[in-house]
Amino acid sequence: MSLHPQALRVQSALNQAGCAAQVRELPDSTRTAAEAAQAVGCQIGQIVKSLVFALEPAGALILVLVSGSNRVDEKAFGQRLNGRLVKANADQVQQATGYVIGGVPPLGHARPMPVYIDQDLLQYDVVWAAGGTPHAVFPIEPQELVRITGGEVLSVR
Ligand code: 5CA
Repeated sequence: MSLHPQALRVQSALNQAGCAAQVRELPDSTRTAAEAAQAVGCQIGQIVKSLVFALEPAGALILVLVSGSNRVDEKAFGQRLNGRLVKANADQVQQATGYVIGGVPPLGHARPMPVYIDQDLLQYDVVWAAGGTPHAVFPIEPQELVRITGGEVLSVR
């Protein structure tokens, strides 16, 4: 089956990381966590949201991988990182990751960023992350997600 070029880029990044996960394209939208859970047939908590924030005042971008059922407590999490978190806009997300919102994968970005991982993702046997387009996802064991992203696991809520 031939993948969309953006999904193929994610598959290549997975392969390069020595990860066996396979990107799959679905007929239904996986643009939001709720849509992805519906399309995959999993709990919304098993969906990995890939959220880009600027850490002010310096403005460095970070990537936070969040369980689909959680919201980032921006104030508390920003304080923990010694700054103030501001959600990146669509252009910033596209430039930093190389992907459009709704398809941003957890790895293989244009400009690598520090990665933080919601500890609530680790309770599941498998989680589903975006695969480069709003119709592409891949399943992965949470510990493998930690490995391939080099992310720091913590509470984000
Ligand atoms: N494919 C799904 C699940 S795998 C996905 O990518 N979900 S997501 O949560 O990671 O991506 C959607 C997120 O993009 C939203 O939660 C929201 O935080 C962010 N977003 C949506 N619209 C905008 C926008 N205009 N500017 C900045 N961020 C946005």
